[in-house]
Amino acid sequence: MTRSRISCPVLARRVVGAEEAAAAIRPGDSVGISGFTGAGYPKAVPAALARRVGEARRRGEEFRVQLWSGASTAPEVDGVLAEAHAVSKRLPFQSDPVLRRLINEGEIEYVDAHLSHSAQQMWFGFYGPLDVAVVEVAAVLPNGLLVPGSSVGNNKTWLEQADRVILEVNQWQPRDFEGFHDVYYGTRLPPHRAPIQLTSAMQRIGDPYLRVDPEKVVAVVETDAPDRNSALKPLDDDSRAMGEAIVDFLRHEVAADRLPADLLPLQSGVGNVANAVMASLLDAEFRGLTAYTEVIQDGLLDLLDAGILSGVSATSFGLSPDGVARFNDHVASYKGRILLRSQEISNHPEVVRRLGVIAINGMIEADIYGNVNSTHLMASSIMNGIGGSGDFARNAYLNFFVSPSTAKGGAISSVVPFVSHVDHTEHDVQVLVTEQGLADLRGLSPLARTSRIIDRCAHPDYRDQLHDYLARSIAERPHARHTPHLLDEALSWHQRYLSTGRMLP
Ligand code: 0RQ
Repeated sequence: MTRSRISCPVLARRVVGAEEAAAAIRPGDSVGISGFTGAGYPKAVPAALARRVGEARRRGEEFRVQLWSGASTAPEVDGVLAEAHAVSKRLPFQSDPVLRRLINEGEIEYVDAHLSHSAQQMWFGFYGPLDVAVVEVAAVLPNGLLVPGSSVGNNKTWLEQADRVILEVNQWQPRDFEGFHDVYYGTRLPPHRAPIQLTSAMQRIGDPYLRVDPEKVVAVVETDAPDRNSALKPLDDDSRAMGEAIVDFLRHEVAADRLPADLLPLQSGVGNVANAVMASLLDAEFRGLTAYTEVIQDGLLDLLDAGILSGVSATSFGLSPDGVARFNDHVASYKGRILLRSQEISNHPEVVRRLGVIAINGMIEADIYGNVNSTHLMASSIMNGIGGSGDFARNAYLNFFVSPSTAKGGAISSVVPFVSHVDHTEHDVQVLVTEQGLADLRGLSPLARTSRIIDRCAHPDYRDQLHDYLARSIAERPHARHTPHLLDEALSWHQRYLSTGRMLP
């Protein structure tokens, strides 16, 4: 029999089953859960809550909760709760297909927020009170301190702010996680805020443990279940081309003396392209790199293993099953080279700007002036959310937005006259990258950006149409040539796709 991970006598006495724990959650509650990019989410209580909600609905009773997290979770949380119609409101990020459908159908309200904002907006009182926190941890120490697991996310804030706390203690999380975390307890509210004294990516400024008031803990549930850990797609030619274009550009920046030889701390979003950039760095000459990012994907682990990266600061893991096996088998060897922080610190604008982060994030589309849409399909439907992309891009030393030049087998161009939704404005976007090439927009006026974006990033099938749109916009607006547009035509590309299924005539 495995030894219990709950060494605190007071909390050991609160151990119950998941059903009993879920009974502490009431209709209308706001529930703050742990979890970030499929890591460190509660494994048992959400399913038990979904069953309770199902029973209540069969009795004709309304039972929905607000669900607040760090970022995306897994089918065992967002999926089961959405299927049970248990969620009235969700924030600050999601990527679950069932939940997404219900948001887009109008059943669930979704507050798509910058990931660095959620903790402080909770403290400011902008979201209202938090009734329950459901937080997964790796162990409970004799003095009641909590050893966090594979993500920290908003756990500190949820544990402090919630009226009632349910802990899940997961045996699957490596017990050796103790010492991997840095939880900062120094945040104050304006006007009493002080600078965050973090001046290098791997600096410790907090505690290795989460704190909880034992009086608030209404239930402790023991689990032994793995994180979601989705497999990565094999690297395709397009992702490899984008990865190599970014690495070449970094090389060029070092040669031009705009970056040091060991670069600046890297941030990479989740997904295949981000992973491809890391793979390209594996073959490049850079050494002594660091990362100040949100999520540790396999690519970062590869760079650590190869000794190219000396350390990674993040808030969560987002590994494939192979990556998890590799990490779990050698946990101790990563101690001191991986640091997990609260998301308010991993994504903090002040720190990102001070460290001079190089930010690499995915996008859905960009327009000819450099505005970027990361979140919406055809203006109206949410995909995932802005996540940390705004926290990093807006404050980065250098930012890249990456996407294949077309979607849906070439039927949709990712470069359009006017984005159908704006997440990152032309003022914030520096470098656009597709498999066609890279457009460096730094220091360019709007009109100077247009031809660079069209000629370097748009797919050849769409270039003539984009140039034609631009030429007519310039010709028809002689006194409005700063950012010329034909307003009645600007979004007609999206409209055409919606009516014909293709952006080309
Ligand atoms: O849909 O799967 O139905 O075909 O959008 O597109 O190409 O698989 O791209 O997985 O890299 O995700 C922006 C969504 C890109 C992601 C986004 C369709 C396409 C496909 C996904 P299908 P791909 P990726 C750190 C940073 C915001 C959050 C962020 C994201 C689906 O990067 O969520 O950056 N970013 N966080 O077919 C219509 C277009 C399209 C399109 C793609 N132009 N029009 N559909 N698609 N382009 C992490 C966190 O913050 C947690």
